[in-house]
Amino acid sequence: MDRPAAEDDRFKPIYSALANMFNCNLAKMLSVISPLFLSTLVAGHGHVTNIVINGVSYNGWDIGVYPYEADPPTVVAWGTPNTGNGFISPDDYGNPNIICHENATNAKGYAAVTAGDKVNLQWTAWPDSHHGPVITYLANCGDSCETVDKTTLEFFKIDGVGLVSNSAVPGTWADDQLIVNNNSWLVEIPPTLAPGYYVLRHEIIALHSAESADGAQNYPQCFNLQVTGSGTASPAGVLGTKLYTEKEAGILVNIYTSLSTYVVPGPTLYSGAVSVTQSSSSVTATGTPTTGMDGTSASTESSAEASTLASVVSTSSSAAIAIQETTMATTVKVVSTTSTIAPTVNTASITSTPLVTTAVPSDSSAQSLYGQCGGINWTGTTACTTQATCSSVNPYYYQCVVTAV
Ligand SMILES: [Cu+2]
Repeated sequence: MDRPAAEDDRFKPIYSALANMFNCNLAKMLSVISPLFLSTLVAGHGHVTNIVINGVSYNGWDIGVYPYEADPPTVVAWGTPNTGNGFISPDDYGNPNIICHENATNAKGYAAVTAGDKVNLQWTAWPDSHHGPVITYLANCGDSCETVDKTTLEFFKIDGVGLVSNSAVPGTWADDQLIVNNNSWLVEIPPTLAPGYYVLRHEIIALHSAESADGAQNYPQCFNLQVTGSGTASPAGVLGTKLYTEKEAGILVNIYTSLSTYVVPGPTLYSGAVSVTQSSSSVTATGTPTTGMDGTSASTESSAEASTLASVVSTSSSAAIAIQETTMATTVKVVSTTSTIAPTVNTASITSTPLVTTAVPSDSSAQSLYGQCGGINWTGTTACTTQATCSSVNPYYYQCVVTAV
């Protein structure tokens, strides 16, 4: 959705000034100042709205709606009470929050996928200043990913892309490829993998402030999968709280210098991993999460929802985005009482691109409020939308802020 896309950047000038004064980190600074201030201001920059497997789209965790619901719908994504679209900081790498995001709770359903199939993860509009790697892991849950203790999950890396090109500082990164592919990332489930229940942990690490200690931003997103097929491999993994360290080369790094190499953080890539050429996936149907080991389908999807979504895809104006949000917020409360054996698929045809649209400034030649409008190596527009002014945050980052009155 458009609304939260740049929420935390509006305070970047304040953050920068404070950080310069105290050589400290924004999130920490604000948390010292006031927890309320923190929760209000340090909103982050993205999450996965849905995943697409062979054209079938499964809803993610709607951070704008589900945290407010007593009984949110069953989805294949892990939940979080965090409505701020935020990130996890390096000083939390030893804390369970790094596993599947802040205070994450198990997804109540899962999607089936055959080993060797690809999963497309659809993000909200990703800010192009937030350069960094895109990394994906799997962890075997044993009997159930719906009840597994996340702190026992052992993750093995199935994909990890970092610096793609260093021809121009700060370089072209995996997340730049993600943006080009409609803010989505494609990953293949290793064909040799043994069948079973797995948590897929997918993550962007934004490095735009990573030259400072505790400056990287991790955006982990988790999904439950049932992998089928005839593979036999059970790769060894690493606990989520052991994936990264605060000072490793790929975390504490200055991307505003020319980097000859960049080591993707975390454990080494699983030998059976298959890297794929990035592309976005078309959505042809809406999938219903499956629950339990007997494969009962969850009763949270409805064809009404599917048709509503179908009617709002391909929107591009801000007004249309606002309508889409309202519609979705209303529609997700529609609960079908139908219960069938899964995986069931609503074949109401949703064609064209996934459900997320890119933020469009009201004046297409000007940057939107809180967006980047200048800085060393910036090639985009330096004009800001109405009632916003371009202001220097640091030599590499100028931002559209509200015009002083
Ligand atoms: Cu951000």
